[in-house]
Amino acid sequence: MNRAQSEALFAEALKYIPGGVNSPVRAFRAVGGQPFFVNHAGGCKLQDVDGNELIDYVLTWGPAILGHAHPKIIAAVKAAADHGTSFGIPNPFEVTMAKMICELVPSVRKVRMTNSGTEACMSAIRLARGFTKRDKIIKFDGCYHGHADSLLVRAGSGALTFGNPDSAGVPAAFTQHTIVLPYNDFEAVTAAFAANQDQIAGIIIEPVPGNAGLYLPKPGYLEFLREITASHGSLLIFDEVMTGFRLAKGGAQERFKITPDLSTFGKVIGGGLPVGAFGGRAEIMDYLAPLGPVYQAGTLSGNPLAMAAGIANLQELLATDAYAKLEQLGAQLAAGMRDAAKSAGVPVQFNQCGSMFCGYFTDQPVHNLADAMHSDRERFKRYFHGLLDSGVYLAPSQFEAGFLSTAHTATDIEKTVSAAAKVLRTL
Ligand code: HOZ
Repeated sequence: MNRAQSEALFAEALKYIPGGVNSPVRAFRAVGGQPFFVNHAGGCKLQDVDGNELIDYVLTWGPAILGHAHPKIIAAVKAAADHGTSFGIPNPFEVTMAKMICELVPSVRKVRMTNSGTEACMSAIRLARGFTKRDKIIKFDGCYHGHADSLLVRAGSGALTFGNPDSAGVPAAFTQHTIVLPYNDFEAVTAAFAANQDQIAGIIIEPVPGNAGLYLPKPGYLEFLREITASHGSLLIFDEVMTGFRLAKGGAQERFKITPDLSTFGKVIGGGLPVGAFGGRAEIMDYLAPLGPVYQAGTLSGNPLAMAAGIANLQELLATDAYAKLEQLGAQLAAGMRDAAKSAGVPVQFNQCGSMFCGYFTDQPVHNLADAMHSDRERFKRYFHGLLDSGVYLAPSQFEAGFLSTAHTATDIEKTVSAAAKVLRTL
């Protein structure tokens, strides 16, 4: 595959951008080689600057649930841009977006927009602390809630990929109130509450963690977290930046029938533009300035272009049988991949939940980060590059989830599975 233009661009990028990228996983360091550069994407395909076409399972890390460059999103952004790109004073799109989120996610009675998932999670934590007047937060190892200081502890995604789950530059004092526990471990949570009576502001969790690959909550686990937080006067915060409006129209909380106190969102609600949001019970949200004492702000929050793109994305999801299609595609991919691995005699745990997935190279089930760490990452590298050379793009790290869009077709999945079957036989 010719990648000459990408190579030249990367050489230039390395001179001016640390590592040549604006977000670490994109540098391909976990899989070796160099990133490709993209200047066009449409549907489920990316086209790199050398003209190579790839079936894309990264989908700009989740937002492109309708595929890239969906005509309705592009039209909405163009129309909004004609009237100005930012006003710094309320605009009508913000109200429409807030109302849509509140209608789709019943646990959210009020919502505030941010510019990224990182900001949303950082703000939700501050709000939980302000509301409960407690300092400690429980998070789970391998879960990633963006790169705010107090949450960058045993974090997933790029932090995990590059072996820095506790980042340099974060003073120990900033994370002393963050309690990190293994995911899916009931006893660890019970013990933490027993040891920190009346001190835990809340639990923040990716209900379906997608930043250490993908694993699912054990039966009863999310219910247990709901119960234990409620009984201790702590808040349950669902980080639905990845799962929101993806695993169901009401996110993972609809799928697993749990009502968190606060939720954070991003990705799909921006339709590919920078966005985040956090919302929840009205009396908690009213603790935010200007009504309450918890400060939170943003020059570009509620940006009209991002709102217009997100509204178009949500409207299209609701107007079509998107979720049924995503379920079907996910099931087809999982069945095909499991068969392909079995035929090739390669031990693979293919975890899947709706339109999110991850294959781990291990013969043991993967329920948490410790299990995920058993995956043979050397094998993953060869698998990743084998697929890339066959025109299939997975996230360049074992510790990221794959995503499907409504633009993928059964034929795309068949092509992917048959490419994977060939690559698996060479591993
Ligand atoms: N942390 C992001 C996904 N889990 C990576 C985003 C990016 O590199 O664009």
